Amino acid sequence: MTNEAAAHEPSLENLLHENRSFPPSAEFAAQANGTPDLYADARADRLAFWSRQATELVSWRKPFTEVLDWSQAPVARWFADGTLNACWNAVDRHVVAGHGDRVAIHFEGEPGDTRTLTYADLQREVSRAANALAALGVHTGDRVVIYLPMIPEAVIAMLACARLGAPHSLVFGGFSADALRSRIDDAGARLVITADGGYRRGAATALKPAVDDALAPRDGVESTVEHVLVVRRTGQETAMAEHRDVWWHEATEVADVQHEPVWVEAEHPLFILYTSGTTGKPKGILHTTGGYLTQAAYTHRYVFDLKPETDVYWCTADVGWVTGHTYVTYGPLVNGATQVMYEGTPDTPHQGRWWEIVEKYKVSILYTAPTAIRTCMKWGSEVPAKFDLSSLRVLGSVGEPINPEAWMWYRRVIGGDRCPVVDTWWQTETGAIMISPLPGVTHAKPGSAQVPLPGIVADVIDDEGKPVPDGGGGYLVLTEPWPAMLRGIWGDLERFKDTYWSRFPDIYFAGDGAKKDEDGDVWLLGRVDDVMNVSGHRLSTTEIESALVSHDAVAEAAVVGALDETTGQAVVAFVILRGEAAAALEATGGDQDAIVAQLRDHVGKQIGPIAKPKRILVVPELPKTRSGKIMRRLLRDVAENRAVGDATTLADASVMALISTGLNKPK
Ligand code: 6R9
Repeated sequence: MTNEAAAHEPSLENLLHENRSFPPSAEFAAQANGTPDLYADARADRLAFWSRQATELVSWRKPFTEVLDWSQAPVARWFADGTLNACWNAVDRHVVAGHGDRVAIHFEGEPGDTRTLTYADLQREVSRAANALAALGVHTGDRVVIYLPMIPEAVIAMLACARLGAPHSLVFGGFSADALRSRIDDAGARLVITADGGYRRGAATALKPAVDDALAPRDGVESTVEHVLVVRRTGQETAMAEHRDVWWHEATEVADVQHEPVWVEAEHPLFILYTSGTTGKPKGILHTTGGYLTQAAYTHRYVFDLKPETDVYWCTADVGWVTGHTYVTYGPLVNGATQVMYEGTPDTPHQGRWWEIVEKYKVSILYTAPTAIRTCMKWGSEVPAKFDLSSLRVLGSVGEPINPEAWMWYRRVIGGDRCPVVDTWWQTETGAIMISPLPGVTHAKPGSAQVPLPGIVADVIDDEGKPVPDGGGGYLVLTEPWPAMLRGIWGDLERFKDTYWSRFPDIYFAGDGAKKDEDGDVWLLGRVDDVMNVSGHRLSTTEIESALVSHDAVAEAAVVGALDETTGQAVVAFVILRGEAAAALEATGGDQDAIVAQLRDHVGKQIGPIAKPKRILVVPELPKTRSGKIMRRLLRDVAENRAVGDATTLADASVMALISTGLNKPK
């Protein structure tokens, strides 16, 4: 065994001990969309398989004749000579097929107001909006920035852009005016769609002032934006710039309810979505129409076992993130699903709000993130227990590795030990789910995304680019092009090649570390930049976090590698305690020594002495981005006793102060 291989040992061992497995019930398997044949079909002829998905799940104006053109790699062209319209696929064709009365969106506002939009309603609204946009000078190919809260107009606005063939670029409502301006500039947007404000945590918060700020001349330079469409959501006092700003309701009221979609080529840009990379400048990830829609619809249908006539689907992601694009707007609507859309936070006005919504709408498919699941664990199982969750039948997870303990809690407490849990791995760049169990087919393992979907080819390779054997660890890569893959970084082809295709020539490197277990199933280990090296041993932050969260006293944990003179890096853990343990700590006047010793031992037992955190700090909160990812960089600053760096992308900027105060609490 080489030293490199030996270095993988401690962490590998731990995950290989996770041997719980949940086979699908016969009942579920009998009715499932997914079958083992799907894998066989895709393996037999991958391109024919994708051609079939594109034909069965998407409607084409002009059918395609060529499936994949990879001659300009790494820029793929899928179904390139076909024409279609994304909005037509998501809306009109369901009305034409006689499903106009089916509910598309059950909207639940945070204050408790509700709206129901059928597919026929949606058709009317998107047509009006498309006419209004056209009247404001938006043409096919123009970019439109959308900066809205989680209200139906966000989906309507996206679809109206798609109807015109005008690529949209959503900027999450929590981003600052500066972030908004840099995205507007980079995309060269002609129009911004926003709202007066939205409801969050029981209060109306303004959005429009950030747009005004973003559009003000910067260093004397005007923005590219000509008009701002403003949705009235909260009714708060809103300044409107003459000649520039237009109320959404005024513009759409007078607009015609008929609109002929613009038929575009399959490779016509559908959207640009900015995501942060390892460097400062956000990358505008570019997605096109035909391939993206195909994989969005395909994954939504098979991974969630969607039955559009009977299911009520709910994805809790904000439309400002890729999960909201693919699994709130495009996937579900292209499949003709009925879905719930919720505006607010899970604990407003009480910690059972989500479960109340599941009960109210009889949600059958729920798709959320591990950070939300762990937060609910922290609030306690008695909260969801008060609600009838028996309508649920499939549970999904996305965004980060899910700790086996959180997976088990999700399955048991939310899913009543009845619902398959699908841990779905993918990225803004991949456009749609890539690695996930199939409910009704896969024997699920807590904490593993397991297998590439039929039609997807992924592998785990070592530093030299060689596939690791089962039981080995390395880098997750995608070795064949896939329909929903990014087509580039907006305006920067070189950066696209450099970022994703240069580490291993001609292979897409996702930036994630992964392992293959003895069955060949894939376990995601977090970004490779989160992998620590302690005394030459490779340790995963995720793995140690999982070990900590598996202790009764711990609700959430974040682990960082802090520079250490002797060991290179040292493991430093930040933990949030569960209610009872936190109360016990309080009772001892905040003396952390006993609990810290227990937790260190626990990690030692779970993974091995090498993984024992050098320091464990009990904190009241963890710093998270608005998409729920822990900002380890800031924790590293704390762990290395540095001034805390730029915290402007935190969801809650006060968290770092809380952490520091907690640390300084006298014993
Ligand atoms: C969809 C989304 C992508 C990164 C990705 C990885 C992490 C997402 C995961 C997961 C382990 C999963 N990630 N899903 N890690 N298991 N099921 O989150 O896109 O915001 O671009 O993030 O998120 O590290 O590389 P995005």
